[in-house]
Amino acid sequence: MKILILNGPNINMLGIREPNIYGSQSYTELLRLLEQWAQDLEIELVHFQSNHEGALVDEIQAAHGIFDGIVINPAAYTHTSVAILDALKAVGIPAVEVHISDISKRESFRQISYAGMACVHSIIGQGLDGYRQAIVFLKDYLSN
Ligand code: CA2
Repeated sequence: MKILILNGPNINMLGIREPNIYGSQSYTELLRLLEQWAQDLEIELVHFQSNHEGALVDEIQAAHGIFDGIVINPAAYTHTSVAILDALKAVGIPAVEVHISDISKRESFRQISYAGMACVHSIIGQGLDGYRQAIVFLKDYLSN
């Protein structure tokens, strides 16, 4: 089973500021955890992060026929990007949305998730463990 992990803008800055919202673990630590979870769950994970909306759309399109599932944290593009929503719909790969923070309890502009409209499940406010939970959900979803 091949799962693509996509992270949007500024996720590579994790741990550097706002630890009260995003925790104190760094982006490098997230990559290390992803490697560990891939081993534990016997899943092939490929990770991609970009600060550019089009690059994320390109990666979603390129996943067609290659990946079985997508775990996506589009970061700020969650709340703005119809292009990412359309790309997820276009490839039709089961996707799970992850948000490190609980966006439902934050500013009003974070209350809408376009990407979430194309996802089979959303995990919010679970910190970095949300990525593990998303992978476990997808593994189960894809096996049934
Ligand atoms: O909670 C999440 O995972 C978010 O997707 C994170 C985004 C935010 O725009 C979304 O509303 C919710 C932000 C990504 C990380 O931004 C940082 C900001 C300061 C310091 C470190 C990272």
